[in-house]
Amino acid sequence: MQDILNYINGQLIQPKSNLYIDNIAPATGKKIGSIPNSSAIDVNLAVEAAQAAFPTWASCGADQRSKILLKIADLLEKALPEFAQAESLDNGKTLKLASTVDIPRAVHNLRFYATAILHAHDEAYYTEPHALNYTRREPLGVVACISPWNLPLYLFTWKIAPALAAGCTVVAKPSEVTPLTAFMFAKICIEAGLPAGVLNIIHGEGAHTGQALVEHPDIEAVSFTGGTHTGQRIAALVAPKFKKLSLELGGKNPNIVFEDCDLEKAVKGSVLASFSNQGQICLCGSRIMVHQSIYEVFKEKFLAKAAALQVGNPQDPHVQVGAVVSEGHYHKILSYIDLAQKEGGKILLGGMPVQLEGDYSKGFFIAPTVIENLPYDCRTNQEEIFGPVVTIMPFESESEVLKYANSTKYGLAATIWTENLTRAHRVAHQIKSGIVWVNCWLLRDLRTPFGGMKESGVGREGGFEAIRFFTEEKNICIKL
Ligand code: TXE
Repeated sequence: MQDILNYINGQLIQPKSNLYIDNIAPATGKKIGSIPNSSAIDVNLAVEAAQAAFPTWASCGADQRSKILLKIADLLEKALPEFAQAESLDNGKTLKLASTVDIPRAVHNLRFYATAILHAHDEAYYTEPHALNYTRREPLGVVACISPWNLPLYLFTWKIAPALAAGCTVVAKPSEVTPLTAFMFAKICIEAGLPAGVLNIIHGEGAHTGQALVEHPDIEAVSFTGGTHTGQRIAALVAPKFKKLSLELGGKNPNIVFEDCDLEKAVKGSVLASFSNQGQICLCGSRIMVHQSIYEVFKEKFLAKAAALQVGNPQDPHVQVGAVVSEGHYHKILSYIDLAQKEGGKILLGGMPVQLEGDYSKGFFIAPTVIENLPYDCRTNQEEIFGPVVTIMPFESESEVLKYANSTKYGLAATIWTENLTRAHRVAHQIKSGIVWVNCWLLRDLRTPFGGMKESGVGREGGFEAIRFFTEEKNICIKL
């Protein structure tokens, strides 16, 4: 049992609310500990600590901030096996994925921003003949970072690293569904000597703790990753207060396979894009569109590869598909599979829970599911399912597939498989999404802008974009 504590003003403490929620392991359905359900009083304490720490942290210099963040990254890297175990236990993802993707990426996020800040530069303008303008970027103050459950420590560090590097102090709230690695991370911050109050981590439910945090008058900005509906709610709360807001929301991403693709690569990449992390990545390619001339052959190869994925105990190194994150989410995914059938969809693969034995008999496992025969504009093809469920459909022409691809309210990512470079550029330019991958999926360079169009979000993370978000420009004009 791991009872989680808040991290406020450099200390691990119980919530003043004295309220707790159960932490359930999705692979077994069993309770593994308790989580504080922090109240507005706890949020206040965290914000006060962050406010008190801000002047020193903001002015200690990029070099100093960089050193501490690098130390945290080193300690996290050393503890990678324990963190990967905890992430797998808490989220249901495979230990292999947590060890090779989640935790290494968290280390990378910290190192990336710890060093990026050393290369940040300000602008200067000589106003001929009589003035000099220079523009400096000042950290905003206390900011809120709210992260989701699908890539818990990966997305948590993706937000706090640029905020801390830029000189802000932070009150962060990880998802109440997967709080474990953020709690362990607090211990590492203490060990690394992060000054008290610079980072505060409070736990609790979104509508309770999260809402109190975004509504707090001394929070200058909110960086949020989560569902579109929650993003809308947060935007409505903070807009009248003119707080800065960054939103990374859902996706319903097209995965477009042209007849001139490298078929083997397209099949392999599409399986990854469909079922990685049980399909619980906002970038997953959940709508597969295949040119009619290769539809049958692609489908056959894709189904064979997807059918070979082993679902089971996330700790088993041979397993590729673990449990989905929670009982509620499990039922949500199954209800979409029902809906797809009601909409006329034909289940080609999966379409049902996977019943395991022994310790895992009460876990939340769903078979990789492939559905065809659905129109592009039905609910199954328009709404984010966020599970191991994809649809597959044929298309005849570029204009037709662009219509399908751009038909949803989302615009996060898209993947195109083609060996024709001219076509790759032409189609990429016409797709309405913040990210387009050609002949690859989830190939990330942390310097690039990351984010979505339409209802997939507002603003961009990544590279210097994130540093710009957590700072505000001030222009100083000097008459010579
Ligand atoms: O996320 P929520 P949920 C999508 C996915 C999923 C759906 C709902 O489709 O099925 O969203 O997931 C905090 N004020 N994505 O409900 O609620 C919450 O505590 C402040 C896409 O689990 O958006 C958690 O820390 N905070 C996605 C975080 O918001 C609030 C990743 C995300 O939770 C709040 C996850 C409030 N009123 C789900 N309500 C992606 N873009 O990758 C909740 N929270």
